[in-house]
Amino acid sequence: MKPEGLTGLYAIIDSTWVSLAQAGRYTEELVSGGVRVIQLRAKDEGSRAILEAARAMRSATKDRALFMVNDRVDIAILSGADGVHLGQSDIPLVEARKLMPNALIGVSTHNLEEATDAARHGADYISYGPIFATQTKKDADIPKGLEGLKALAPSVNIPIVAIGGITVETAASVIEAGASAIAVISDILLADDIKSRAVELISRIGRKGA
Ligand code: TZP
Ligand code: MG
Repeated sequence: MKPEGLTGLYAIIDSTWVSLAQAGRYTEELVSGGVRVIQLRAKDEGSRAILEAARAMRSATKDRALFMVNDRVDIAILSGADGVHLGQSDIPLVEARKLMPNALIGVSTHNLEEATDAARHGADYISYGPIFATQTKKDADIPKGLEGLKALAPSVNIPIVAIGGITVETAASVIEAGASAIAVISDILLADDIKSRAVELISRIGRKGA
């Protein structure tokens, strides 16, 4: 799949809320609900278990959805992922690009300087946030709000994936503020029915990403 998949809903399966053993099954449900970008985010888990989960997610997405791995270039390569998402203290983008020349590479950013730097070095998209308060990432920056996103968006010429505390209730406002896509963790994973929640999120934002 191509980067135009980086619009709409970008779902993240995070081992904070879901056991890695369930990652493949959750991915299948989300894909069947129409999710077209899914990331594996596993902090504090063993590499072997992460690789197994990544492979399960890769087979559940196949050519139906983009599959991204957070932080781990090695796991992304070994699982055949479409790309990797890098934080500011992960392997630098230009180094990751040497290992994954044709992959999608996204970079977490928290201000204009990080965002323009990522774009200049060839990131395929940035994430920006947290937009709202989040219970998923313990060391998250202070929330930027919709105002922060509105201020940043005109200066960034690659897709912006907004992240942090985004829910069904706020999804449309985040797209309206300038995001191409919304990355969502707990609003999906803590729902009784994750597929219905994803379908609801998609219907709130439509495909009206940039
Ligand atoms: N980066 C900034 S906020 C966040 C990450 C990984 C967590 C987002 O999780 P949630 O549950 O959608 O607020
Ligand atoms: Mg990271």
